[in-house]
Amino acid sequence: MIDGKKILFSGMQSTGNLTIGNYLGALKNWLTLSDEYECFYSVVDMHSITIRQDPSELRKRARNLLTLYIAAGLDPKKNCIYYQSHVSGHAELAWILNCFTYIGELNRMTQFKDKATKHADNINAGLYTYPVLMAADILLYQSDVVPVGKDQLQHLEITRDIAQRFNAIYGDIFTIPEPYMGKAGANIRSLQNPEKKMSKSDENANASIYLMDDPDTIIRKFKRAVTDSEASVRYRDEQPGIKNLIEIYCACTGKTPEETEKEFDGKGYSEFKPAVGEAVVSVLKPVQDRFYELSKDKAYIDGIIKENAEKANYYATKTLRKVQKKIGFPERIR
Ligand code: ATP
Ligand code: LTN
Repeated sequence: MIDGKKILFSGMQSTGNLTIGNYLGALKNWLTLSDEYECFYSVVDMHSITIRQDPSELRKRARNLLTLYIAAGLDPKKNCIYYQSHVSGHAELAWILNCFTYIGELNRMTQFKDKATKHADNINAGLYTYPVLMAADILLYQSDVVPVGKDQLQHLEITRDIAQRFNAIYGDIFTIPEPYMGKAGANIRSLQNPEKKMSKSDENANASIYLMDDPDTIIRKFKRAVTDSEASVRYRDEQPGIKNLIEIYCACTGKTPEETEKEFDGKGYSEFKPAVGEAVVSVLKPVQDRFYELSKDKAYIDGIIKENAEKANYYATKTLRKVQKKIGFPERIR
């Protein structure tokens, strides 16, 4: 608890450009939860280097992502929006937690298996222990709740296991976090292959709608989205492409799948697809406008980065010192 409020932690990697999957699955929920909780929203740049990055590109992307958090509507005075790499406690706690994580557990992580297949030339130890760093992110702030998309539930589960294992040995040190998923949008699929999740690292630009795509591009990508030959707007597993478009439409308009089916009853995909596009444009346009506005104000963003890194460091250090003491590291002499 901080000032009587429960604690929320979440983060996104500064790799690639954000997609509406990231927005509808995660960022949008961050907004609705930000009043109720004391929130830490991190740009997890340390996670990003598990895949080889161009340094200047990584720096630029990290800044854009941090700006985008604010542009999406998170108030940086109320929410702690910061770079993971500015708080050394993440790495320090991750090392300790590595010693409380079993190889067998890490071997089961599906994200690791996917990324190892995709980057077969660089299966580094960081990619393998990625979930431990994620556990450190969450546990460092004694987080109660972690809003994520469905793909991250397995990482949340291992975080809970590590925390429980640690607590069983040393007492009640870590809060056990709960995942939070929104009703719609937790599992947005690729527009070109609904078998795959929409991902910012997809090589096919038509598979994803990027947050910064202009309206024409968005409409065009939806028109090209892979669907089926049923020609009916139905929310069912047999029509995964259309089901995905309905999910997106609902997450953007607040309508239910039943309402959407009714609205487009008897209408073809040539009417439905652009309507989904329009719904997405109307959600993204204000975020984009604010992003461009904020990007111009370097001093403002720099101030946020500095202030929030200090705040995050304060809370991170509190937990870290407690953990270090419990496991038997020598006390610091002041
Ligand atoms: P990458 O392709 O680089 O692995 P990613 O698109 O999966 O990235 P992350 O930075 O790993 O994005 O995820 C940020 C947040 O967005 C996480 O909470 C994740 O669960 C959520 N998210 C990612 N993709 C989707 C999706 N297709 N649908 C819903 N939520 C998603
Ligand atoms: N692993 C997540 C990003 C991430 C995260 C976190 C999310 C890193 N640390 C802590 C929630 C809480 C991903 O790949 N989407």
